[in-house]
Amino acid sequence: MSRWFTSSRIPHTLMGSAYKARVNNQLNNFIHGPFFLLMLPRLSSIARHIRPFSTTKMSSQTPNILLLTTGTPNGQKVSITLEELGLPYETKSISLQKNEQKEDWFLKVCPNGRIPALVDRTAGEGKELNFMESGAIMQYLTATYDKDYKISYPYGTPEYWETQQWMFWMNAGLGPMQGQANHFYRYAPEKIEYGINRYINETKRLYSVLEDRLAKNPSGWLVGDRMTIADIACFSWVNWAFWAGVDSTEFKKLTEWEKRINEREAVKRGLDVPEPFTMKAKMQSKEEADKYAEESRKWIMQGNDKEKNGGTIADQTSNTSEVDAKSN
Ligand SMILES: N[C@@H](CCC(=O)N[C@@H](CS)C(=O)NCC(=O)O)C(=O)O
Repeated sequence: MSRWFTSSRIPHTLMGSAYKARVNNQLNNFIHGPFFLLMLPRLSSIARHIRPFSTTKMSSQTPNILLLTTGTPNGQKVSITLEELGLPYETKSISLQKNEQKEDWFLKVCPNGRIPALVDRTAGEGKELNFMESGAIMQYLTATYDKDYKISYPYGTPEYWETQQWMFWMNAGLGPMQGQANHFYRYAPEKIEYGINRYINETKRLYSVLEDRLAKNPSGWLVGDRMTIADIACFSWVNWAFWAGVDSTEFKKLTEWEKRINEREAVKRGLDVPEPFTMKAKMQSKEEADKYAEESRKWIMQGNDKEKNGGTIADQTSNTSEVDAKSN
């Protein structure tokens, strides 16, 4: 044990040096003794389940949450998380077709002009927290409301950091890459083979990283022994592989994992927010898929034009009472 550890235990100002030396000696013997060493694994396992005070923020009030969303991978990540946590929440459906996500009232909650966004008014007294970014919202929800660690791990444990790692990997890699595969494969006004291949291949490479990870973890989940927000985040995109032109069935473990997640009741409910998720079944028909892509292409191009002209600049600090007006 380091000198720092033993000598810093007892502050100099509190006792005479002879007594201090004796107490420090006893502490030292204890720390190096067999009892303490035998207890170490047990103590570290207890420590893993103690949540630091700073993250114990569960309010005693009933959650008052509004989710602004659409039935897309990023939106479904958050609705599945809310359902898995069993939290009460209201939903406001955002029409991407009408580019509602670029309207001023929405930009006050989410300056990025993309769904999902979330407003938490649980604290009451007019206080509210506005969130954008699906990954950050999932982290906020688990840190605040997952007191039984149903889909997360206590702050600071190795599993907590592993979950963070997969969340970052998903939000910086899988989501953006598969999103670009969607764009080039389905929406781009001209077919650019290079772009299509580049993003489909990169999505497949990322799926193989998931496959490898799932094969190595005996629990069949990405982290530890349970489904976490990292699984939910990745699943929400893998579940849309068909739309990006990716055949996920070549990844055996991934397909089993996807099926297992799809069978969970909370996941089924989350997928049906804000309206029943019928798209996957409908898109089996090429005609339906082309029709949907054609409609989407229109709003995407209109949205691009609006953003080119500075359409997503808003003051997030302003009051979001307009959200209420729009929710009604
Ligand atoms: N990094 C953001 C991405 C959000 C995002 O791109 N959302 C899409 C739907 S999945 C969207 O709102 N698209 C509308 C648009 O591009 O204007 C997140 O994870 O929340």
